[in-house]
Amino acid sequence: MKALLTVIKRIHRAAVCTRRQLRSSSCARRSGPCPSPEPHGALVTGSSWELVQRLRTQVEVRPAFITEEEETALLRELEPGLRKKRYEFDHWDDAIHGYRETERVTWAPACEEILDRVRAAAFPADSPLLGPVHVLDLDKAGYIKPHVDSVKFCGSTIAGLCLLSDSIMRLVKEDCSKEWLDLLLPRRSLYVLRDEARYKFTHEILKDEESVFKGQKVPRQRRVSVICRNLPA
Ligand SMILES: O=C(O)CCC(=O)C(=O)O
Repeated sequence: MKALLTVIKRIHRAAVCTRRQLRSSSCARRSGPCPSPEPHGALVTGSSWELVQRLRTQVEVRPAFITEEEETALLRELEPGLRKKRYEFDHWDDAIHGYRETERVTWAPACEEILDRVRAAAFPADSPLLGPVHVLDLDKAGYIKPHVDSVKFCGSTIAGLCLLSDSIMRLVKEDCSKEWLDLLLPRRSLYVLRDEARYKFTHEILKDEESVFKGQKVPRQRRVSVICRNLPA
């Protein structure tokens, strides 16, 4: 938990901007179509049909949000910095096991265009955003334990691009662990958590051994996520 909170505190101090202030972007500029959310049920399952329905506007998974070329462009930009760091495994009290992380304010134009698309898909137009983007590199053996992002430093919406691996994100209601959702996050998808799903449910990324969706094993490889957040209101 501490590592994630530290990051969130650190990025809070850096530049802030709103989506309107970012360069405009449109789906037309990318090489492929800009997929809208998959029928909710296909990539989201949960403890009850009612819960899945209730959270359908607060939990989004958009498969194939980026192309293979865009994934390569993001990784080309991120890998040199990540390679200089060691995966951290040994802090028993951290929210994350087997990870390295960084944050980035300035991106190459091709990557900035992808991030503009993420911001346009995830955040209301006037929402003040955290300037730096959080990058989390999970080793194949790494995983993220259940946690709720700090409300002090992070607003109503979390949006993450998933690179290199499929994975399962689990949401569990903080005051009623019988209520849960599992999200299948395919490689190159975008997920968005909003409002109650972000504030009242813990989220976690399952370890490889537990990575099963609707009874099907979803092998977890090394996974890099690129996460955008807004600021608290
Ligand atoms: O890697 C991810 O997509 C999830 C990251 C996460 O749990 C967080 O930043 O709070």
